[in-house]
Amino acid sequence: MKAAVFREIDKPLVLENLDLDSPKEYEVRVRVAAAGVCRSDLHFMHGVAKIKTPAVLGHEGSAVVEEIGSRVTRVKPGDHVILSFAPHCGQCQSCLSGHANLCDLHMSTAGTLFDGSVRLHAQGEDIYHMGKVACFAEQAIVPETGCIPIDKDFSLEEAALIGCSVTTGVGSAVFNAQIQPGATVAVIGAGGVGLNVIQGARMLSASKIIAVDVNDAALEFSSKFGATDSVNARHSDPVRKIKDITGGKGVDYAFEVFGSTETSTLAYKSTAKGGTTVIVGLAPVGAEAGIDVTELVRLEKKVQGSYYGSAIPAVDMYKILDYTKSGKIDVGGLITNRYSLEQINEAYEELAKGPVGRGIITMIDGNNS
Ligand code: COD
Ligand code: ZN
Repeated sequence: MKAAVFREIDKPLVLENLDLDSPKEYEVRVRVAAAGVCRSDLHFMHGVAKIKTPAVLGHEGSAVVEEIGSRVTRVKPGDHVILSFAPHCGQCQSCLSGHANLCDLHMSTAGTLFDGSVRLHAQGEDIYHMGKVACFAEQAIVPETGCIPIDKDFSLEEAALIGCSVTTGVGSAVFNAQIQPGATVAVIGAGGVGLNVIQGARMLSASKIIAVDVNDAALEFSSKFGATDSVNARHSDPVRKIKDITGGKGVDYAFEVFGSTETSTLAYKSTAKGGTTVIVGLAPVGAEAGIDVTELVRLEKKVQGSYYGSAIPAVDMYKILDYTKSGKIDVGGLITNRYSLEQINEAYEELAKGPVGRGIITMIDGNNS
């Protein structure tokens, strides 16, 4: 089966024919329907986030189940599923304490399936799996707990986006920050994930939602998802602008949704007394961002991280599906570009240049938004 393989940092992905093993007892073989073009994959391609190589990237996907392992009970062939890049083992401390998005076994077996081995091979060479999803491929072997079954009439493109950007963004507003009605919010980075923080804040009745970006087109697009104000961080001092918009106070919640130390510090500086900074993006491994620790204490500010929207994927994705079906959030409207798997490098060149909305690689026709 065809897959886009990440072999070398800062080099294009290579389209190759790979061999896929059969699913083991708790695993599932799926045909990938759609895969989102997310900046996290780009972080790996540039070497600022680390993954064992060679690897198949892609962690925002939807699929149709084709074959199940002997002990699988959660899905059956023909089921439509959202692929979760945080499958749970269900037995570790993190899973048992309500943090399945941080599953210990999943994290300690990064790049492989739960048993520490791979199912992808290139003429005998082992190929690693990003997030136990690896959906930049026609097919994938995933753990059964990484499959979230959905109704067959739900768009498989929208389902793919719920696999990462929607759950990560909306979840950071709903499950992590738990934005209060009437609160003021700033979102630094109005891309695929940031737009979902914005629409999560709108759903929770934030009074002001300030989108901050360096791309005017992205800022303009963000108003469709609920941004009430916009700030171009290249053209003005974003902290001053945010304070101007909030009567000198700063915002109750600032979200960092780009992944750098500068934007993390900016988010922190933009929060008001008692305000909360939520860091969603991952800055390069080992990077440290500066914060004024005196202010942290005297103004009782809070800084917290949010991974995968602090959601329990197998539970909370159904809430996200409900928000989508009831029109509380707009998932189809996020999609601005469609590509084939063969166009994957073009898709990432466009993401690097400055995206507006979300690009998606569509591999199965039908059921589209
Ligand atoms: N100030 C403000 N905005 C900026 C700046 C800046 N200095 N530089 C770039 N931006 C804007 C871009 O113009 C763009 O609009 C936006 O930031 C980023 O959007 P996308 O679409 O390129 O990126 P996303 O939304 O796909 O990904 C953002 C993440 C923060 C999720 C990603 O970069 C990341 O850090 N991922 C790691 C965290 C993680 O693994 N999460 C789970 C899987 S995604
Ligand atoms: Zn992502």
